[in-house]
Amino acid sequence: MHKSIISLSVAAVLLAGCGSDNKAKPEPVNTAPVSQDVTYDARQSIRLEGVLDGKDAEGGITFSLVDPTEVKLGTLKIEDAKKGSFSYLTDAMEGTEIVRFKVSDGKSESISTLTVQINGGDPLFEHQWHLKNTGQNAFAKNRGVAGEDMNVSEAIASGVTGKGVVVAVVDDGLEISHPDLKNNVIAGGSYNLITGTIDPTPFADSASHGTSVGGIIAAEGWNGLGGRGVAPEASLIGFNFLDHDPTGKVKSVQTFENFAKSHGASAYSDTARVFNQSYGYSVPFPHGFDEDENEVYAAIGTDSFDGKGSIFVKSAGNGYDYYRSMGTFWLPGDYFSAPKEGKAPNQGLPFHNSNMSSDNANVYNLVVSAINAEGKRSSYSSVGSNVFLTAPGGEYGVDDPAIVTTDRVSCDKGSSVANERPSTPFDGGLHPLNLECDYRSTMNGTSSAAPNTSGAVAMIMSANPNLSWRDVRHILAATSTKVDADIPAKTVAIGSEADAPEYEAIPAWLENAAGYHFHNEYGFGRVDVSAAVAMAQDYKADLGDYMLTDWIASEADLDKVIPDASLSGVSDSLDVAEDLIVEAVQIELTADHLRLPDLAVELISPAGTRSVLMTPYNGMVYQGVMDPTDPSDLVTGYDATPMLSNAFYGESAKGEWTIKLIDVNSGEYRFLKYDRGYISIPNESNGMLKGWSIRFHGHKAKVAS
Ligand SMILES: [Ca+2]
Ligand SMILES: [Ca+2]
Ligand SMILES: [Ca+2]
Ligand SMILES: [Ca+2]
Repeated sequence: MHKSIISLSVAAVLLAGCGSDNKAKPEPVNTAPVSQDVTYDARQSIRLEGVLDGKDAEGGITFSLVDPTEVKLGTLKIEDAKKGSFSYLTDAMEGTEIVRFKVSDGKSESISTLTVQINGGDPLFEHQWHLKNTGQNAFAKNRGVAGEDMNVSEAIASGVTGKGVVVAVVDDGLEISHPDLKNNVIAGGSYNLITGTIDPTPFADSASHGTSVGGIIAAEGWNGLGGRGVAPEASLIGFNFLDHDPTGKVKSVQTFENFAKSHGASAYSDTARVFNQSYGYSVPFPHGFDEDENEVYAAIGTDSFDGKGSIFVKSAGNGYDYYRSMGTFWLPGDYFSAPKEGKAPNQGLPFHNSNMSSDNANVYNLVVSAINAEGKRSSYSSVGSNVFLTAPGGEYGVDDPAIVTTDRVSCDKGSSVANERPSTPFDGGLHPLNLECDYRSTMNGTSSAAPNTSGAVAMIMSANPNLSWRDVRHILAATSTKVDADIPAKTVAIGSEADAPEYEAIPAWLENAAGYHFHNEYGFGRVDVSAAVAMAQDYKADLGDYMLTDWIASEADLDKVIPDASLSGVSDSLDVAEDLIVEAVQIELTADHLRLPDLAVELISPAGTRSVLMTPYNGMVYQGVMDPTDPSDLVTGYDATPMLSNAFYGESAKGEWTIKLIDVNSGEYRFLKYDRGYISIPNESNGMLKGWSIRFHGHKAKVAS
């Protein structure tokens, strides 16, 4: 009370002073602006939006920072200088930001302090280059390249977290009690296909694959533990489809019944709208679809969720250099010798082309190749025209970064186990951020690329739950990043002469007639989560109804000779009447050839886009070990073998489609089968294109008005 009397008397004196000058007009009264200190809480990577506190009796004030360099831990932006609204974003998980701001009315100003308490994050996030690549090494010897990531930051900052979307991890199982998974796991939602319980934790202590996959998709965010999934608030259910029964009673877990149970065709898994399949198989001979599985894929893929459908994400394979099949390893013949001559083995081409596995040629599977922390194809990743996009898989985590994710809990289980000399400083139980060995830095493979994509799909569906499976694919095709833009075409010489013609087996990036970029190693490019989420939130495309044409077949017995070692090859064309906008193209090829790795298969659209469906020097080498006198063992070539290409996305189906088969080698050919040694396949006779058919997935072209 005493204080207020003093201020009143001071004011009175001043007024008296003004009033004594009778000639001057009275100045308009200006009161100084007032401001107050404000305090906000922020979480790692989530944009904080707030308002600074300031007012002025006359109005017309502006807010600004006293010294922008006081912002130490993140970025602070005054969004509206008149209202004082601001945004703040940090990747730090703890700390206090103290920043002075001022409010000015042009004549005088008032200064107060904004305090941001950062509380809530994930300690391993800063090592997860696949989410945000800062050039960190992720516990490997070498660093990645800043910016070569899935660009999740803006989507996460805006608050999209995958909430409301259920992702099924179909794998060796899922450790549902893992501290960084358990809150995102739907209680009672998983299923153990061996025991019939609701706990799909794998039996073997060493089995960590599905648990690492689950963490890549949806490790819980902002819980102070481990890292973060791509979709940190998506929900998980798990199935141990790749597990083994330790009692031996259940001989095969991978039955059709269990496939259906875990892939949406039963109440066990029909809550999931995304199915992660970080598995695959490679066999050294052509084969057809599994028709039963195909029916499940088609039905669940297109009709589930009131016709919106679901997304099956599938690994392309890890067989670029070699692959394992039928209990042994299959390698190109120069796998060991070529590097000694400074050359890439196998002419630099993939030994396992992902189109060799027929479930990867199934349009309902969204097939994913792997990319590393430098923004180049992961060394092992299988590739092919059926690849839809690429996502981080990294390298091996020792020399070059792999993926930092969850591992089986404890230093007794999983991949990360007690070890005084671990392969990385992170995995052996000695690193302060991983003393319990609940995390690992060595997860890699297209097994990692798939869950990175499943997480991205969950983010897209969470941003806009009304999107159909085709809308999701459309968004991914339209928004993925053209990576490794200058990658040169991979060619093979036909013959050994200096002027031998060259066959372009993996073309450089193409731009198809609809304007989509496509590359056999990267599909439409690396998934860009923030761009995809932004497109999902403001989705305008109308793809119309899903159309699938019948198979359009060539003459029954074409019998066109495939000339040996000839760049011109043999071709055949089909005229397609349907005026369809293509979303994917499948062919079935029947061709005799007794040395299949000699053969390239390509398809050319009416618009002239060329897609190589099967690269030569592929690993279909079974003809080298078959018993030709046993009809059940005989491989005469392709027999209605399916292959898929995504390269024609958005083009018209109408017009002439041309298939071309090119034999690139009349010389020697050998491969290495690990349990038998080097095996040659003779260049016995010319092959024969016997027939082919083609069908289109897409939608009706809009009729011009
Ligand atoms: Ca004022
Ligand atoms: Ca976490
Ligand atoms: Ca462990
Ligand atoms: Ca040949």
